[in-house]
Amino acid sequence: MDTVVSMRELSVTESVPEDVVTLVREARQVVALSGAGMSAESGVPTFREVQRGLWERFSAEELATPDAFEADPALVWTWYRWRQALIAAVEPNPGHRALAAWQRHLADQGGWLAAVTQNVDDLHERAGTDVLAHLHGSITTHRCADCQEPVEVPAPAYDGFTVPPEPEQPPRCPACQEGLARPDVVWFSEMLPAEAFDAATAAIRASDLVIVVGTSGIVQPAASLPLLGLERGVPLIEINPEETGLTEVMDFAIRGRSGEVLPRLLAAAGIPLDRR
Ligand code: BJW
Ligand code: ZN
Repeated sequence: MDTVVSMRELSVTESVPEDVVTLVREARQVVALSGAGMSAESGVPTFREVQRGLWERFSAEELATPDAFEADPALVWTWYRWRQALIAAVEPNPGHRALAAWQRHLADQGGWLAAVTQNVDDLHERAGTDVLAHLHGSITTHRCADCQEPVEVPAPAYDGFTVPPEPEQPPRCPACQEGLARPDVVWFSEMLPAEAFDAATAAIRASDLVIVVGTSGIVQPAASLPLLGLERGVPLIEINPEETGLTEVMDFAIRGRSGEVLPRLLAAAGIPLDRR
C-alpha cells in the first residue's frame, strides 16, 4: 500500500523534517484530533495504563460501559468522581498550550484550527482552545441514566490525588426520583453525540491538514475520522510515542510526547507560542 511505503516515522530526537514544518507552516484549515495521550503529561492516566486502588482489578474498557454501571453503580461512579477530581487538580501541559497558540495564529491569518477531542477533560479549554467537538462527552456534567435530564452534582470532595478508600453511591435524579446520576460521557456501545460527530466530519472534509495526537486510534467511530481526510488526499500527521492503529495511514508519524513535539513543531514553523 502506497501510504505505508511513503509514511515516514520520525524520532523526536531528530530535528523536525522540513517537509513536516512546511505542511504546518502552510496549512490554513487544520483539524487536530486528540486522545488521552494529549493529557498524559498533565498527569491524567491514559486508558492503557494499569489502574490503582479500588479499580486495580479492572481495565478502563470494563468500567466505561453501561453494563458496568448497571452492575455496580458505586464502583463506576466513584471512578468517574476520582477522575473528575484529578482533572480539576492538574494543569494543561505545553502540548495543550501549543495547540491553543496555533488556533489563535490561524484565526489571525483568516484560517482555522478545529479541535476535536475524544477526551472528557477540559484541559484544551483551560489552555485557551475553543473546542469544536467533545466526541466522548464531558466528565464535569451529569445526567440521569434513566430520563436523561441534566443533574447538578457538586464537585467531588476528594483532593484529586488520593484514590477514595470506599465506593460512593451516585445521587438519584431529582426530576424522575428514580434514575441514578451518571457522567455525561459516551460509554462503549453508546452513540456519540450527533452534533459533535457531524461537526468533526464537516471540519475534516474542509481541512487541508489533519494532525492526530495521543490516541491509540482503535476506538470507533473516532478512529475513522482521519480516513475522511485520507480519502481527499489531505496530509495526515501523527504525534505519539508509540505506533497506533492509525499509523499505517499517516503521511508522517512523529514518535514523541505531544508536550515536547507540538511546541517544537510550531516553533520550527514560525508560529508564536507565547501570546498568553
Ligand atoms: C501519548 C503520550 C504523550 C501516551 N504524548 N501521546 C467498529 C469495529 C469494531 C468495534 C466497533 C466499531 N464501531 C463501534 C465499535 C464498538 C466500540 C469500539 O470502538 N470498540 C473498540 C475497542 C474496537 N465503539 C463504541 O462502542 C462507540 N459507540 C458506537 O460506535 O456506537 C454505535 C455502535 C454501537 C455498538 C456497535 C456498533 C456501533 C463508543 C465509544 C466510546 C468510547 N468511550 C471511552 C470512555 C469515555 C468516558 C471516559 O473517559 O471514561 O472513550 S473509552 C476510551 O477510549 C475513551 C477514549 O476517548 C477512547 C479512546 O482512547 P484514546 O484517547 O485513544 O486513549 P488510549 O489510552 O487508548 O491511548 C493513549 C495513546 O496516547 C497511546 O497511543 C499512547 O501511546 C499515547 N500517549 N503518552 C502523546 N505524552
Ligand atoms: Zn431521571
